[in-house]
Amino acid sequence: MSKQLRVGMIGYGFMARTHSNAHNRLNNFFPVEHKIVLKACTGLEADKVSQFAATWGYERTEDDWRKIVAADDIDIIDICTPNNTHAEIAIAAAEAGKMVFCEKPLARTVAEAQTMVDAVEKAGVPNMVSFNYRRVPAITLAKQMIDAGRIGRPFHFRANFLQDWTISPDVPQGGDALWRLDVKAAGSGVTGDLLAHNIDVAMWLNGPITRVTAKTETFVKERMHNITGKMEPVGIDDACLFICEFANGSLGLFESTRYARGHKALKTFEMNGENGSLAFNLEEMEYLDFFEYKGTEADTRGWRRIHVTNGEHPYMNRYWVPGLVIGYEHSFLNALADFVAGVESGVPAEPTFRTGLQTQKVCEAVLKSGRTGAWEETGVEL
Ligand code: SOE
Repeated sequence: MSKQLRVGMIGYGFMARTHSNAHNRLNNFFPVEHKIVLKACTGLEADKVSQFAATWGYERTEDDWRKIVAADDIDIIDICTPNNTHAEIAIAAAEAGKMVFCEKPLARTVAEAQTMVDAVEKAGVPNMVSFNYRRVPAITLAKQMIDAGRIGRPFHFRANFLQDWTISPDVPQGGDALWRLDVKAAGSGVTGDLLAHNIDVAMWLNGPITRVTAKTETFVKERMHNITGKMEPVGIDDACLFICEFANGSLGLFESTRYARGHKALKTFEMNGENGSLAFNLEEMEYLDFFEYKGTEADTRGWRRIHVTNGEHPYMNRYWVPGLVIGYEHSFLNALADFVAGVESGVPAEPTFRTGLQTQKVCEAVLKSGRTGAWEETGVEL
């Protein structure tokens, strides 16, 4: 394998770990033409960068992301930094002719996301937003079943993403991981961090969301800021509920919060159509539940669980043998495999930055509706 794709990693947090794991394992599991090489990494604190490089096998460290973007021996810039840095790094990477892989949400705002789309499209460089849940085999199977007409005309799409890790008012905002609570770094709270995942999957499975109306809430109004050392107002949404209309005439219902005591990452969706329904729960991610109405006899009709581990299921022929499961980390591996396959075939893998921009538009309309209380148009491309 003589061809290489050399990765420059920006960041060393949780997401940088999930991506680095995928980079390391891609060539073990997927027959792509390129060998992934972990060339360089960088981040804010030198000792953490060195530790990260040693743990994951990066060849060298740099003290500034600009050096990685400018380096001749790097092909892909992988952005795993807080949301407020995505645009600057992605635009610089595109201008330097690099491929860009970016953590979600694409940006803090639609305006920022648009500048990123403009930059990668002008440069003509491969780009992808890391909405990893699309690549959970059960969710990819749901997409295949919906496209094959197995549930027929859709009526409802409902989804949750529930966590409970910020209930204590003693949890500070700002800095490592906790930048998610700092509106200047994150742009929003659960809307950008959690609902964006559900919106991406919803629009992939059920088409564009056209209008939304939302209720957002910030339960803890002030938190100590790790960087300033002062109590500061909390500017993010702690919880967000919204209903919406899809372009195909179906209705959506979404809930996300970090205040659902007992739930660490309860991420579910259900879709109901004329001929059947599909349901998914991340806590049992190897299953897809299917209620088939059309073509089944009334006396034996019922929900069935599909154990999505067979060779004919999406991605599963790359792993073990039927019945044996894969996990959360493989969704990143599957996404990277699709990205590299897209680079090799010239057919870009989804979700591109342009697709990520559509999710950003829904998030922004949701946040706006949370403030105005009105129905808001999303402006998503139809
Ligand atoms: C937040 O807790 C978080 O880690 C998100 O940032 C991820 O995108 C989500 O997949 C899991 O939860």
